[in-house]
Amino acid sequence: MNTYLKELRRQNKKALAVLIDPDKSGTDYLSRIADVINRSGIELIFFGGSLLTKYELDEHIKTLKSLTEAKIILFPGSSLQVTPEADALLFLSLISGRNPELLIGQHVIAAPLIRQFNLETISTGYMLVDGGRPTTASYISGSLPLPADKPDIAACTAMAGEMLGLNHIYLDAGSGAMNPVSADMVGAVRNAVDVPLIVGGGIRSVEEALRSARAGADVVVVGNAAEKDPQLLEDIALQLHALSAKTQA
Ligand code: 1GP
Repeated sequence: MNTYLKELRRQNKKALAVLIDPDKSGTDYLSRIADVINRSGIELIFFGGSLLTKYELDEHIKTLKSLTEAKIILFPGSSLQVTPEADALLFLSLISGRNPELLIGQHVIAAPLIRQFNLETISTGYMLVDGGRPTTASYISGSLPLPADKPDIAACTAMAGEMLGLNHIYLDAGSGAMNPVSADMVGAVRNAVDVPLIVGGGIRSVEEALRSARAGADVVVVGNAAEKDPQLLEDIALQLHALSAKTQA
């Protein structure tokens, strides 16, 4: 997956990742969403969430794998969400926060298991951005999100992450955010680093997805809005593919 994301960036292509929260998704939802994913040529599924109230990760991933060929990348809220069933794992260090547990602590706990599972890690500087209201991610992480109107702080944070060797940046307003990360902030981070840039949180329309992609996101993540309206994914995927074709022409 590291190679896939690097190539995406190199070729200036845009991808849509569907976020599936294992806590909210029953078998019905998985088959409905897999249909849309297959129809739209979506290649990435992010799988995970801040809370896990029942452990069904393995079953859900096996079900998804039987329904689609999209790659399943774990997006773990904690070291409890590691499973060998996935294709890769976003190994997230929460560099916008100052909570040592999420900068390195949970990673130490998870590292031997990840090694044992032979799971590919995608090293990622994870940055929570204020999305207009407290989200589960900002509450559970016990960290202050980056102020939404400070693109310069975001740029310097991403730069430091890249210098530390993190080879992806994820700008996230948090699931269900009122406001997505602004184009100004996405653009500032894009200009500050070379690594693939993932942007998500509160994206509810084709326009918002395109705004992020045009500002420099290589991967746009949509979760909540897809749960409400799976058709939206197809529309966003279509437009992102069109944008990729245009930027390559
Ligand atoms: C959250 O970026 C993801 O971590 C997706 O957010 O559920 O608001 O689309 P939404």
